[in-house]
Amino acid sequence: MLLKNPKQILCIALAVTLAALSGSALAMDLNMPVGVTPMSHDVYDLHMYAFWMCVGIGVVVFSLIIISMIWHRKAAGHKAAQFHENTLLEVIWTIIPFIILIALAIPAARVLVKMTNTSDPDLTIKIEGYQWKWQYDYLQQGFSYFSMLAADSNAARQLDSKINPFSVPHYLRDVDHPMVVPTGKKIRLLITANDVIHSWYVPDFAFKMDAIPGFVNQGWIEVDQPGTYRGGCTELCGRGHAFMPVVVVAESPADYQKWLAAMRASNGVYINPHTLQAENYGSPVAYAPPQLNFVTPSMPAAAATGAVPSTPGPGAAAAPAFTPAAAGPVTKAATAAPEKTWTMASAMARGKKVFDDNCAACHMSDGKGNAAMGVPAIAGGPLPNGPLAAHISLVLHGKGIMPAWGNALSDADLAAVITFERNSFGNHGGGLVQPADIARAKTAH
Ligand code: HEC
Ligand SMILES: [Cu+2]
Repeated sequence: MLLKNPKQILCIALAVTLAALSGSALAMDLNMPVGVTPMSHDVYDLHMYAFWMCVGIGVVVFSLIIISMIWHRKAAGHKAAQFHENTLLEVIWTIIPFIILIALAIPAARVLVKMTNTSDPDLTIKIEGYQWKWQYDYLQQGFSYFSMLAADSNAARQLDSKINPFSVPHYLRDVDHPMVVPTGKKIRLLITANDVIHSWYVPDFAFKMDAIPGFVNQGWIEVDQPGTYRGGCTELCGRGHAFMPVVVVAESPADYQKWLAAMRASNGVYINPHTLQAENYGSPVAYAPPQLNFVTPSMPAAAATGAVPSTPGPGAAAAPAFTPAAAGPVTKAATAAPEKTWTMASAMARGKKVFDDNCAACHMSDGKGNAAMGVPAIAGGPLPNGPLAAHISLVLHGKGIMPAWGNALSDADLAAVITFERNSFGNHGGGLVQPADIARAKTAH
């Protein structure tokens, strides 16, 4: 009865095409990723469920429209029915959408409840957004570090860099210090920001959460496969918004333990999880979790030497344990051991690295500044060639778009970068600044 004429066939073909289009959208990888966390699987299932529901509704609605247009058109002699207040019809078109909404709301609410349940985590990491980088603070482990755009991406992105972005692996999707997590563990993420609103997003985790200054948002992930997962900031947070990617390396719990042990023993130097070799680090160290309100123990002290801690291999004594007592005074901002003393050579070497990582984006690696952006040159600038106190004060407190570095860098790094600025780029301000000078300048305010 139905397939009486070619138009009927056309109509059915159209409905089939609609469904096929939806199917090919999936096949073409336009769909969202399945991801690697239980939450991402739930979200994916939810998404597919709603998707097929929409396809079903689309097929029914468009079929009705097409059937009416073709078989019941005016030109074929049909007359529109005129009626009001058909109770049966009204009940039907109220009940059906109601059922659809309930059928969507129940599974969605179930996933939402699961998503917000951050209780009983195996590990808690605080993530803080900065213009334009992330800080990962392993609260129970007692170390934290910054994660910034990888140097090769940063070089290629500069105006007139003449570097082909396609030649840079993971261009704008790579960082110097990825966050490292163990697989199969519930990890609570506490997310906040230091300056403006950012948003921490990793599609494979189906995790996106706003980082808001003054608020701590929380969520959790549990990564089920080792791998490197990439995302970025998804809240327009200023000029460098596109340059603060998120990279998370998930490792088996055993490899993660090795990384942890190495990080604790490294005295603040970041250990690349990919180059970490078990035999270099001995077995994981016994460790008593410190109180939560402190950050990195003597971060740059070891960083200055640039050395990866070399502790004896397995069988020999375990890597030295980091103990809270060894961290010195427990304060949020003062991350450097004040007793650290730079030599001119070590301060210059460390200072150059700090400058390239933090300052060169604006002041350029040749110190010439960026007139178009309103950034003055460090080369020949009045402060690096003038009295030390004013130079320190500007770097600590910032001015205009010059960020305040007082809390973002350790005292030792601040001392190193200021020393570097005063003794390079042809500057003659001179002097060797020590972390203690920075600490004193901070308390003077
Ligand atoms: C976001 C861009 C930006 C970054 C990153 C940045 N600066 Fe600046 N810097 C500025 C701007 C803009 C000024 C001019 C401030 C003013 O006087 O209004 C400035 C001024 C300075 C001056 C004064 C120069 C002079 O003599 O006039 C010094 C010194 C300085 N910055 C050091 C640093 C150091 C050290 C870092 C890295 C730790 C850094 N800056 C990172 C933008 C930046
Ligand atoms: Cu951001």
